[in-house]
Amino acid sequence: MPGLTAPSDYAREPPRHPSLLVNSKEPFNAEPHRSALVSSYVTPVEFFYKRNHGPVPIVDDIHKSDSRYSVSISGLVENATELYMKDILELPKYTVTATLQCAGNRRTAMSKTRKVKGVGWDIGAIGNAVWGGAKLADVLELIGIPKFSRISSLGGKHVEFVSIDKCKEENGGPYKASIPLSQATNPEADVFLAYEMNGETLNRDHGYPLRVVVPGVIGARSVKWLDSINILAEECQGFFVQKDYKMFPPSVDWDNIDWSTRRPQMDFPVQSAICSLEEVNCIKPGKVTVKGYAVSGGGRGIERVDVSTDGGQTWIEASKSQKAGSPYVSDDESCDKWAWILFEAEADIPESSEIVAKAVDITGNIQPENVQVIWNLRGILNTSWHRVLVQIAHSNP
Ligand SMILES: Nc1nc2c(c(=O)[nH]1)N[C@H]1C(S)=C(S)[C@@H](COP(=O)(O)O)O[C@H]1N2
Ligand SMILES: [Mo]
Repeated sequence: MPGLTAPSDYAREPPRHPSLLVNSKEPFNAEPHRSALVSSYVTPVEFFYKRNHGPVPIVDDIHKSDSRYSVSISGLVENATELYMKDILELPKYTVTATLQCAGNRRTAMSKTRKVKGVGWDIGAIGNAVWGGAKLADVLELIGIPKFSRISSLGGKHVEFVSIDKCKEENGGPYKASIPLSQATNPEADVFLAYEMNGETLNRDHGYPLRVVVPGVIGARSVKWLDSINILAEECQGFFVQKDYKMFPPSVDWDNIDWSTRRPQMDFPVQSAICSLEEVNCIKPGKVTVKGYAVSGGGRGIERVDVSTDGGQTWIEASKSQKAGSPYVSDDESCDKWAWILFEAEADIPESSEIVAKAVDITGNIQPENVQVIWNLRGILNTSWHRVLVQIAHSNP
């Protein structure tokens, strides 16, 4: 498309914060330090994880009058349309606070059980942002697909998003993914075409000038650098939907895998992690503050977070940090149901021990105790209890 170009090498990548932990340089994959995740409820853009599958595309400055950036909408629609940025800006603007989490978050820890394939991540392939933009339901209504549609008049059931980037997994083609039409046309599902992140123009790493945000769903469906939208009868046949981001049982390995037997992962399960401590810590005897995040997919809020200082034998309930996620209030409209909560607990640590966190969501789903029982060859959805070791340093008298 005019107005967008995808370089095939990494010569024109955007600037990035030097403190990010880089898991892969080309394509660029990086996460913040653990402590940065809990220093604010809304993750600053520069510390928000970056997960790319190819070089970052270069797009015309959309504020220039000669910008040619547009999104084409075609497929099973009565009228194929070309939408320009001004058309999208004319739609009602909404903001939603939503946590984006890569399905590969905490993959490195899963690898320790048995090797898995994929970029290694600690606990930082997650961030919480205020996304600003148009609702996809409004965009689709504009082109003649009513709200709450399950099937379009021409038989479309899925909405495919195609990017401009070039990914080796797609043999040099663009990244793409789809979601069901029913979710796309439901205004309460809050699927966004976002042009702002935390009140600023979306930056290049996060999808400038326009990206999809699908709240409550694994990050892989939130396509960046949106180039076109296709209404399809079937789900997207691209690599990232059909040959990746599927959850297999521990019995399946690369020699007996049949991708067609599984559905693409959508909602993510309940998750939490301790961010105020490293994997191994050396502290003086006394109190320690345990801080972290907890989130669940599908708009299921967090009911509570339990913290243990003895490897999971006894538990205390953590409190939700002030100004860090809404406390439970019945029928509270302002509750950020797509967003994480930050939790905090203080505990006495008399001796060396394992500190553990586990979250429970509002439907009563609980994180699994061990990574072994959820091991899968792609290393996705490691939501096992998060554990850190604390060693007590006894000072000499
Ligand atoms: N076009 C495009 N969109 C993409 C990707 C990509 O590589 N290219 N990566 C996906 C994955 S796997 C994740 S987890 C999120 C990461 O978004 P972020 O880099 O803004 O954190 O974007 C998704 N959208
Ligand atoms: Mo991801």
